[in-house]
Amino acid sequence: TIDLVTLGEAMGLLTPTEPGPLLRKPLLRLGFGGAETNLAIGASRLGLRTHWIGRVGDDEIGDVIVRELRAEGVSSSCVRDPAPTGLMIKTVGAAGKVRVTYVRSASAGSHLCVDDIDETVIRGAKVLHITGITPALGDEPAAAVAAAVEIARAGGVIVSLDLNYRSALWDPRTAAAALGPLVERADVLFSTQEEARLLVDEVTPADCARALSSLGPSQVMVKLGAEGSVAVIDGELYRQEAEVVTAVDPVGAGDAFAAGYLSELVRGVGPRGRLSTAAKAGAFAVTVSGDWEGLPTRSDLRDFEGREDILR
Ligand code: KDG
Repeated sequence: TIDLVTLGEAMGLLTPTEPGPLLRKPLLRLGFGGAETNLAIGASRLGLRTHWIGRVGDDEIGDVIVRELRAEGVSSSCVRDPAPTGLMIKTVGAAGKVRVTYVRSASAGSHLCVDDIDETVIRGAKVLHITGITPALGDEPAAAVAAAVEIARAGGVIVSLDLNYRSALWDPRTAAAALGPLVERADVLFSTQEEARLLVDEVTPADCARALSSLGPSQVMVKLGAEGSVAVIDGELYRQEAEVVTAVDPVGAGDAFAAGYLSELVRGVGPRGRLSTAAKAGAFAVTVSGDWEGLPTRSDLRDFEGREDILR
């Protein structure tokens, strides 16, 4: 049986081996990323049985994704689509700013459709995790997400949503119209402060979390990067500090946070423990270049024990 199912697009990820623009013609390293596969890998490393539903091309980048997911213990329902696997290029510019460029229009992953949804797997899972990226990929992926959510709700499966607003894929108004109904159907919601403002008109993180919770989800996490996170869980307000680390690559931190939170939720851990593991997983993710390579295992999490004495 599966603990957590997710669906979405995974893409090849090209990263220069040295900082600077592509105009300098750096060597590129091949990896892969995608919010949902990052999450599935993170939760798998933390002990959950995870499953990913998606499409990749019938090409070598698709082979890499299929093979790596298997290596990370993530099972999948993966269709090999005639279109190519999408790509992301992640460069680091001046002041260490990370920039992501997509080569993904008409990609294999954007052909995800209702027929790809494995109803039995979702019904047998404890959590369905979706992100706001998938509905931005087109009408068919949006319909697939909606169908997955209805199956989960009908079966009493926890629905978890990460808003994951991507400005390269759609505008705020279209996103808000599509994400609103998903928020209402979610039990667990992950958002940044900026993403929260797509849907609610509040200023402080705590007010954003409360307002988002009033839309439906009983567990709302507003992530604040190095400032930690604020959560409203069953009506109670929680604050969680971030772990102090040196960040090299912030991409994937949110997926790590969600993986940490959900893995503890499935294990029956209380709100404080969930938020603490989420913060630790996020910290691990940002210290390593790559979307998911730095994600911790259970034994890695212990690296932070006793650390307060040294650093704070
Ligand atoms: O959360 C990290 C993702 O944004 C990254 O892996 C790329 O999935 C991605 C996307 O569509 O932006």
